Amino acid sequence: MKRVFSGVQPTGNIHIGNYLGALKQFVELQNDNDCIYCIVDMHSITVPQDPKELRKHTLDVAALYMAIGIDPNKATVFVQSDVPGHAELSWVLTCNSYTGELSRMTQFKDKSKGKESAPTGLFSYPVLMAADILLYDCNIVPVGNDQKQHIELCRDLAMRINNKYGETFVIPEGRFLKEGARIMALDDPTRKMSKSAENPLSKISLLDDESKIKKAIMKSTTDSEGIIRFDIVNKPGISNLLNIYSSFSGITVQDIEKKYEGCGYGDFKKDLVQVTSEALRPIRERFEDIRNSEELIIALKEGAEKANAISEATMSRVKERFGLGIGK
Ligand code: ATP
Ligand code: LTN
Repeated sequence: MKRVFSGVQPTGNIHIGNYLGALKQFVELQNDNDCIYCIVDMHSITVPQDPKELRKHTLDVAALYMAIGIDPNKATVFVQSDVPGHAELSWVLTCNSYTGELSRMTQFKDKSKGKESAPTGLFSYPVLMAADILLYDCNIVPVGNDQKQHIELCRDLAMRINNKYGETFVIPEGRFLKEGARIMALDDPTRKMSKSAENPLSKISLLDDESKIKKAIMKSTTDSEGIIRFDIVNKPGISNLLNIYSSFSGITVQDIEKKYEGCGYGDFKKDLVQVTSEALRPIRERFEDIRNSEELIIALKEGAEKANAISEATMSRVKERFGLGIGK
């Protein structure tokens, strides 16, 4: 059995892009792997957060994980800051990383662009991410393509330490989502659907009700050709809607194209509203029950205990290798 680890930040509302691109994979993987899913709240404070909102979002994401089908009896689900090993290992890795390699991370370059000075946490964000992964001896890390550079850094750090101090870490591999799995913004299909986009009609959140779903899909940007066919270059809007339809219904894009031969965009969009609403309704309903339940808190506490046991074993190995502490 392979060990899988991934993390999602508790910022903003999870949208159908996050779901179809990443979270749905998490659910599938839990059946044949030892999966550990973490809500990475310490990554979120690399930018200022309102404390009440941060806690609310953390519990929202945990409840959403479970509402989409992550089963705490199969997978370990916990909150990063509940396991002290993340911060501990992060420091050890920081001392083995170089400012040069961290300066090359494109996410840091984007987020600090135009600023004379940036928070140190934003700079060392990828090191904390490497600590998340290496703490659990995991084999596979399912993430989006935007995380490729961070996974490479994690592997470099692990190999560097293994070479210098002896076998300490398992070298993980990234599992990246396919290009086609990228869901684009509904108002501008040339950009990816994003939590931080300003236009509320650019995305559909997993907890949106039918009227919001309808508004976003019916107003989505298409083209003037009037034919429903997949052509990412010339028809990015319709192609994106076809992708969403196919992902939620399980019907192939070719079969959907056939089904809507001779139909207008209006009819196709109306049906897509139906398909999307039906897929999201059970998630929304389960979410409400789970979010207010004692079971959610119990599952997160048990998850943190399990995670902590693995983390402590890794940290004890790391401390031995580095000569930290008074020893066994
Ligand atoms: P932001 O754009 O505001 O930085 P985000 O929407 O990209 O946030 P993340 O928390 O960075 O959200 O991503 C969580 C996971 O969802 C990652 O694995 C990421 O690759 C994936 N993901 C994000 N946006 C999309 C998208 N539009 N289509 C498919 N997968 C996505
Ligand atoms: N940086 C990631 C979130 C993240 C993560 C991780 C993903 C933090 N730690 C460990 C996988 C493994 C993001 O922004 N999507």
